[in-house]
Amino acid sequence: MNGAGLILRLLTACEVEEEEHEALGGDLESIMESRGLSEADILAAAKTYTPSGKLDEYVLLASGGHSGLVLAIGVPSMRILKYVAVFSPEPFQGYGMGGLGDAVLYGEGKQRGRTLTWGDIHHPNLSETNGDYDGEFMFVNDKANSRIAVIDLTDFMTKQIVTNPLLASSHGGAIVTPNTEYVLEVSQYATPLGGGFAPLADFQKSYRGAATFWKFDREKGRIDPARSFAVELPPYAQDISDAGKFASDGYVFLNSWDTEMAAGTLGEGKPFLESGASQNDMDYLHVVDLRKAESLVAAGRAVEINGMRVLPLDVAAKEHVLVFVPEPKSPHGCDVTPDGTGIVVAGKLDTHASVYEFSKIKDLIERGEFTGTDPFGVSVLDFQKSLRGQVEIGLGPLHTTFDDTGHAYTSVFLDSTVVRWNYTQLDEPPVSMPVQYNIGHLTAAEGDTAHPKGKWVVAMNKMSQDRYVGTGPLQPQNFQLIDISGPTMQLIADLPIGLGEPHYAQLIKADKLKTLQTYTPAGVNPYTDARGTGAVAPGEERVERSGKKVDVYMTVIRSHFTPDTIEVNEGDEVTLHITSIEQARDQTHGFAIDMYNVSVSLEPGRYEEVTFLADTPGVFPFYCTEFCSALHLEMAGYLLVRPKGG
Ligand code: RUQ
Ligand code: CUA
Repeated sequence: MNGAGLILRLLTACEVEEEEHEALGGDLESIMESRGLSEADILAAAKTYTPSGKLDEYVLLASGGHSGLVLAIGVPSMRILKYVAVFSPEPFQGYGMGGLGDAVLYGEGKQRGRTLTWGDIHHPNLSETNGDYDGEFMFVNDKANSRIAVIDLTDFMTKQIVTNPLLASSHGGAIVTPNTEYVLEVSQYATPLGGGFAPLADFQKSYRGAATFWKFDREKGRIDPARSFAVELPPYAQDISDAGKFASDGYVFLNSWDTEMAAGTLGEGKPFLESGASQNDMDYLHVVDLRKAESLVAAGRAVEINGMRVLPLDVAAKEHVLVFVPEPKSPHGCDVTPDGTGIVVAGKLDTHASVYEFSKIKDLIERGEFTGTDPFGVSVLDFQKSLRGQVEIGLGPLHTTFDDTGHAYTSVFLDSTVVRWNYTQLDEPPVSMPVQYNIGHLTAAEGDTAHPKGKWVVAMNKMSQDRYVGTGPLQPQNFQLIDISGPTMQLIADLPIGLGEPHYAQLIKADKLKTLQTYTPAGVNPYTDARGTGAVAPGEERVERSGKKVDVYMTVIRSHFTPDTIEVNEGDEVTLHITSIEQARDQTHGFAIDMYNVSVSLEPGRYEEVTFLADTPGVFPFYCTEFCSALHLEMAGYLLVRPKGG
């Protein structure tokens, strides 16, 4: 084709495109027609569309499941704001890539001496003051490796990981008490506490669960393992938990789904866990008296396992620290009502939501009115006498969240619905709305606090199936935003989550979050919130050598590193002390070196420290990974590693 022909082809292509644009760019009616949109679609769009520059009213903090990340999502726009690195290395935030975050991820995060590079986050929980979110911290659990992480919400960074020294998996976490004195972490699959071996045939004798109460020191913004303790539990596969509030403050409630103590086939033809654990009609809701447990531990009644104080099961049973109430088989959700008077339990193999009346449970315990004990001597209350009532919800109800009008919203896994019902009088016919598909958790605006806000529910669906353009067999999970402000619920927006299976999320009013824009004054180590030990001001940059140890004190500002030439010898141990001396909003730099697996993020004012062994001789460019300025590409330098004897 000659030049003129090519131009003609291009022009024609442009014209065609323009034509299509015209069809789309016309008035509302023609757009609706060309895109096949209904009036309901337009209304939904109007409720969620957030013009550029306008901010969201809420922030959804969602678990990223086995990605080991947490997502921050704006609501109602459903725009993803950030992935917070927690249990997995993440290069954008420079977490686990050679900087200071390594000490959290690979240091504190070590479980039984092993380095882990992933986690399975299930339940993010925001810190609370008097039962309401205060926007200061967030805690998440790692189901796979029984760990809890502390995220500081001033900079959305993971500041601490604590590893549970008793458990080998934990699901019922990271639930906070109403003033965040404790972060609860409850076992899932029973194992011998503290590690060690016991044959599966000894399941009842040697396998246990535990509820760990991690003490949170709000002043320090860290969990204090030395002031934490646990309560030993039977090997019943405890599930999710919730903390009481108001009348039920001082108690925690947790589900269990394996009171059968099934442990799989055992290689000898026993039923698989799924059917073995589904034999009994009832499992046990665990009622734990936290205050009593605390005082017994203080009185020295605990034993120590791997440095953790553990209140033994026989003591917990005898002192009624632990009491059981039957709950319909294979329960999953356990949610305390906003006023603290009720506990909603929904069973995967039952069609009801059961609402327990806390005052009835308390009365029965105080009167010593039990129907008997379990094989471990734990007292059991009467099911009917503990109930407020039950509501028929649908097939496979799971979790419940609340609004500000006395309504509960329960996710129904098998039916793929969200069901709205009245949890105070239990007297309204439940209303259901389909979601796509197989909903797990759901969350309403501040829906698990003392003061839910109503307005929005986010359904977190396990499957998306036909909702999105195909990207191969591994499909995203599907978040759906539901407007609950009117008499009927309306599904108004979808958001695919393509990085891991989100479980729980919490939806907080955006203005409660008081985030930093810069670290000020420059030189802040975000992991100590203090001045970095090697932070320097402009003019103080230098290289210090002592034997084979080389310390580089570096500053970073548009668009250069000072110093930008670093010469070391093969075999030297190099530490880069890097201070961003920027103070302008969003003026972030990054620092990466060829081959040494180093990537750190340098937000304005942030201090970072990178240590590595220069064991490969050669020439290694380092450069800034953020397109920070017109001369960003020029923001680079060289690390020269002189070969031995060279
Ligand atoms: S989970 S989808 Cu909370 Cu781990 Cu229920
Ligand atoms: Cu600094 Cu690019």
